[in-house]
Amino acid sequence: MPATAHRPVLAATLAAALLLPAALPSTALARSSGTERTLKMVDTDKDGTIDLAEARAAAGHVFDGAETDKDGTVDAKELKGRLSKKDLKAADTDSDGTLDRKEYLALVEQRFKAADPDSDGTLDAKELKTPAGRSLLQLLK
Ligand SMILES: [Ca+2]
Ligand SMILES: [Ca+2]
Ligand SMILES: [Ca+2]
Repeated sequence: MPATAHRPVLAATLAAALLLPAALPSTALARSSGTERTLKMVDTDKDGTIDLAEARAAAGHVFDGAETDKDGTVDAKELKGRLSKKDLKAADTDSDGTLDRKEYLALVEQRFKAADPDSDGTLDAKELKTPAGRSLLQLLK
């Protein structure tokens, strides 16, 4: 029975061919490149860090892109999961249930400061990979 004898070998070879090159490097790469890709996108002066002006500019683009019904504010639906209900409520200082540009940028500034524990006014890749850094990046892409 040559056919049945070959099958497991073939399957193993195929599995190895499919899984091995993809498995380890791609997950490690995807994890770091998410942050690095956003950093590159936001870092318009290319100094390798994000300053508050760059964060605000990126957040402005996100706000405009998310604001699909053009009423000047973003609601939970337009934010597409960038903010939890609780965070939206906390950032919604006039309590109208949505965030206008000022409220959105104030939140960005607040998260920027939280992500900058050395208070040098810039966020490097290491700071962006902390939980505080990640929650800021959520608002910038
Ligand atoms: Ca920069
Ligand atoms: Ca509001
Ligand atoms: Ca810093």
